[in-house]
Amino acid sequence: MPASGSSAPSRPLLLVVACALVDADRRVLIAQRPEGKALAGLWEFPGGKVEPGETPEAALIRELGEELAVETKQACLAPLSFASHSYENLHLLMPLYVCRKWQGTPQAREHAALKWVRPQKLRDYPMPPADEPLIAALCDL
Ligand code: 9L3
Ligand code: MG
Repeated sequence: MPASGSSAPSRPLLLVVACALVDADRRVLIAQRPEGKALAGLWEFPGGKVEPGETPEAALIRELGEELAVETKQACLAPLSFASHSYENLHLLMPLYVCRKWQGTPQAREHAALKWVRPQKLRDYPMPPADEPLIAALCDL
């Protein structure tokens, strides 16, 4: 029996960081997960796994470069919300940052498509279960 007395099965924690790029018209960038990856076809806030030794901000700056070919810096990243979602085999923790200042035009280097969407329209796009609860915070911006 676990010392905590909890009957919930333990699951490995996965730390992922995600980012809402917000443009001058207050639209948010979402990205469609590609075929062949988990959750293919769903629209997500770009980001990815925090590697050992990285800070969440460093991981996000790296992921934005790899996935979208945009450059930003830590001072341009503001924490906004936090997702916590249990999958069968792991528990995903995912802080969401907002970024309003970057260099470069986002390109879909790893996604099937990109879209700029008003926060109030985000619910029209099917999202992974971790991303959906984050929409409310973006609508309140
Ligand atoms: N994930 C969910 N929402 C997001 C991101 C960036 C990632 N906005 C989930 C999907 C995968 C896991 O996190 O289960 C790792 O993401 P990836 O490395 O497959 O992109
Ligand atoms: Mg990713």
